[in-house]
Amino acid sequence: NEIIVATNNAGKATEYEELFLPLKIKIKTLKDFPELPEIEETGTTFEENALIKAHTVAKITNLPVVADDSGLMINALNGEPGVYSARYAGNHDDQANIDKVLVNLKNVAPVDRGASFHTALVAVKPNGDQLLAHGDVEGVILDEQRGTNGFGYDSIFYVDQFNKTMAELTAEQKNQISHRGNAMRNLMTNFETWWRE
Ligand code: ITT
Repeated sequence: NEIIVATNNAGKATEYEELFLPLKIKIKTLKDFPELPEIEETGTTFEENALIKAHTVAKITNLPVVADDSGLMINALNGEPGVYSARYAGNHDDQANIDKVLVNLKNVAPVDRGASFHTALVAVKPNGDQLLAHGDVEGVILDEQRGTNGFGYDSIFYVDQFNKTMAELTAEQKNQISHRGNAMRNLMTNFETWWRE
């Protein structure tokens, strides 16, 4: 009763630890498999990238795997940074990515700063059987950072449900409303049967 969460992102790993608790399935992450090669995310959609990560790791480890590919879509920027959320400012540098968003939205009024996060979530068994789910959350991009929890763009993503940014939420609160939490809940409608068969 063990599953690999195919991520190098410590923030994601923390959220999955919480999300898998009720299922009584232990999770490992890519940190536990230092011998695995780096996986190139060559897809053009969240779903394609999640499938690449999950199938690659399942094939090599011969263990069940879940992987997600996620990103931020900002309405005023025509959906940017989208699939390129991790590397919006060049390298995978959360602070540089946030700075770039804030500069690009400098003259955009609060009412026009709507955005959403999306997650494509894939579970794969060693035999290649897969289960797919998606999740979203709507929010507003602030003009300054607030909070230190979470990761990525959380400190500029304000959610009405809590009147806070996602970086001001605990991992448990964020999971209640987040794109990743919603994708997980969507996956769970079929997961238990799929997992047992
Ligand atoms: P893995 O591929 O190893 O899981 P990653 O960080 O590269 O880790 P993605 O390819 O899914 O993950 O890139 C998603 C980027 O989008 C991530 O680096 C963040 O900048 C942002 N992002 C995704 N989910 C987020 C969340 O819940 N809160 C804030 N930012 C998020």
